[in-house]
Amino acid sequence: MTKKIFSGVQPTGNLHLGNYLGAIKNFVELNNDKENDCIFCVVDLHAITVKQDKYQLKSNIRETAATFIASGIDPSKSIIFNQSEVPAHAEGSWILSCMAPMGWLNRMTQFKEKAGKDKEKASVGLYIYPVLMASDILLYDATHVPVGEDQKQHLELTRDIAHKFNKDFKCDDFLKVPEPLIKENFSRIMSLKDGLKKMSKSDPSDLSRINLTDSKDEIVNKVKKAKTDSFPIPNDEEKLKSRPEAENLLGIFSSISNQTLGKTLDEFGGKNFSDLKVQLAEILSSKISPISEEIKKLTNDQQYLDNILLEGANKANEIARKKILEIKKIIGF
Ligand code: AQP
Repeated sequence: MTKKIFSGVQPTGNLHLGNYLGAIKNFVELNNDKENDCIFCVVDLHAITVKQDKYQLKSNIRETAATFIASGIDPSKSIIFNQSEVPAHAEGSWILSCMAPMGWLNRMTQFKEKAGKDKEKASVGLYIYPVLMASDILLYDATHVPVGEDQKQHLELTRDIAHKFNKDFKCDDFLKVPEPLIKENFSRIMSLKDGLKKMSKSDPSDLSRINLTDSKDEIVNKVKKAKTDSFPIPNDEEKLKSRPEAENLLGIFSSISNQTLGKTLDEFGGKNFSDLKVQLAEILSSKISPISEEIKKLTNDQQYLDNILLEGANKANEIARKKILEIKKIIGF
């Protein structure tokens, strides 16, 4: 069966190893499977739920598209576009926000984390962010959505909204209920400075993350400075449970090497972190540096990137416009 894949990444700068291992690496594998129809979106409407610099935003949009391509997504096979070029996303978001109860949105932990203590000052857009995400996915009848573990709750909301729409309008199976594609292991990469915090674009410390644009020297330096504890590396997974930094570094090594945590522990159990760090820096540099070089090359060719995004937007518009017209008909417009 052909899988219809949809996923997005926000053009908010500093795309990092967490984005790569949690999401983009999966995008590439899905793109490479001939059976799949893939759509990868630069979700710029999501980005403006928090304040963005208008000039930086434009360059971040291009850099995100460049990162997709540099990581291995083939624009002649998969659709790559930016969300604001397809009006149906915002239109669908409004319609679905009229179906989604506030009680459902009140449970979203990402809003609570991002709004922080000062909820009154958070934008309404940040609050209904997951409804826009539902619109993105449902407009394309996506069957599978590859995301990192932090997006699981939003995806469950998308499924609930689809079920409710189909039930309210008695149109069984009209909105396709998508399946999440979340890696069982290593689906949440943590900060290099705090194993309890997600690796994130907005962390003020650049040492907390490996950026996909980092040079080899920067990668080596960041791995060297990554937080560890003072015990040797254990031999079995159980003993990692209360050692978040150790678990994170070993998880990153396993994920980037495409091997199980068990195998990594077989290699490093009983050794010191300095041994792990040397090899981790080496493998990260060998996998990330070519991507970083390709991103630089591609971002120097703005015309090429703009053409890819325009072509992608034309294809996406064709699909999304049809679906939104059907939605409008169903609700009685
Ligand atoms: N640390 C992570 N580990 C695994 N997967 C991750 N993802 C993000 N961080 C990790 C996955 O990457 C995809 C795109 O994420 P996004 O564009 O929604 O952004 P983000 O990195 O979460 O960044 P924000 O919200 O702009 O910044 P922060 O976190 O700094 O506030 C998603 O599939 C996500 O799961």
